[in-house]
Amino acid sequence: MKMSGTYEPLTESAAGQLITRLGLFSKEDILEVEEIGDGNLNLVFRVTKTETNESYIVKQALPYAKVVGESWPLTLKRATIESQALRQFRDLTPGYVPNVYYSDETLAVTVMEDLSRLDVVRKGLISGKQYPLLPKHIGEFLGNVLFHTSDYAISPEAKKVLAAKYVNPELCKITEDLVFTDPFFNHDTNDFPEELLEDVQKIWGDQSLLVQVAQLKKQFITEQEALLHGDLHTGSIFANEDTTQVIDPEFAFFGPIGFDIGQFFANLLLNYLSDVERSRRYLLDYVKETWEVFVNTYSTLWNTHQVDAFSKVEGVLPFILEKTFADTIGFCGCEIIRRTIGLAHVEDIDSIEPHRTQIAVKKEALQLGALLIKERKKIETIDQLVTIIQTNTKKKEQFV
Ligand code: SR1
Ligand code: MG
Repeated sequence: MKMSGTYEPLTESAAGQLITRLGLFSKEDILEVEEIGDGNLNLVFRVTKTETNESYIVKQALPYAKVVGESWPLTLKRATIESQALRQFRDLTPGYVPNVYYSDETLAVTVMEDLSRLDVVRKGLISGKQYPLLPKHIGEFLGNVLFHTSDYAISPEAKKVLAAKYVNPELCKITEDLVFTDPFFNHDTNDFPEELLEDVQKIWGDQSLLVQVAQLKKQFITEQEALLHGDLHTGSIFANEDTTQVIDPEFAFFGPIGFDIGQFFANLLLNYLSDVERSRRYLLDYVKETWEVFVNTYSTLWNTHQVDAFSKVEGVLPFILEKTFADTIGFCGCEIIRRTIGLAHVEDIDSIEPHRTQIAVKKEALQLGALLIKERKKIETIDQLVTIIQTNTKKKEQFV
């Protein structure tokens, strides 16, 4: 491959040469290389040694958003943020993040462990598969990362130095626009069928909803509580019955910790809504268990590793958890609405057939999203949240 020190998109053969040059395979090995990227932004090559079937992933950022095309330029710096975050997450939660073998800032490349033995969780959930350990693993992942990178685990100086390494303005702007702004106004990035127009206009005209979304957007922009993954949907997680691996933290930055939890919940709930024939009750159990494991992990770390003078003051931890719970529900509502009518939909609901069923599910998603945003501060427990979701999504039999 050309090692000119300048960026160029990799070809399949260049991805194979990179792996050889790194010494991961030898020159004599016969390699098979396949571009397998199905996300919105990047090239992803799998390089396999045919003789042994060993493989590596070469991920490369493109200088534009693949989902839109070259008209939407996008910084290559996100590859550096991503490899840095993967390494940081792996230090904090070794079992839940793939190994990174190499990263190159100029080429915007990360070479990492191939997780093809696992499922992309979104795909698995769509096919009806269950992942019993997913909530435990994601709850522990979130509890560890969101505690250990916060002011409660490290000094204010160390936290600010760390946060400076994750200043990620371009990718944050995407979220500010696509999650917190465009779906709530008549914006040309929005994407929805005309049958939803009335429901969407109701959202655009709901002043009390818009005030709540403005509050959540302000929190996303201004609060630097801990290092977030920044895009923790079910397409950013690989799993099987006993393993869970979090990938793709190119949106990582310091933000409000409920954002990661809320995005994960929203994507579970979109899958829950998508099955109109059967109740995927287990997804509500995942939401509940993830929250409970997160609270346990975070609280244990608080009691054993807290460095702030307020750690032993009664009421401080409950205050943080209550705030995080309300934020989680609100961010979850925004993500549900955005994945339904904004840019970058999810297959869970876009693939529903017949079309009229898809429309009915999307209407329900919009109502649930708006309800969660508006009611978030009144919902006190995870059981209440689950009940609210159930009672507002009971009409499944009418869709078929
Ligand atoms: C232009 S990027 C669209 C979406 O893809 C990513 O996965 C993020 O969710 C982003 O909002
Ligand atoms: Mg991604």
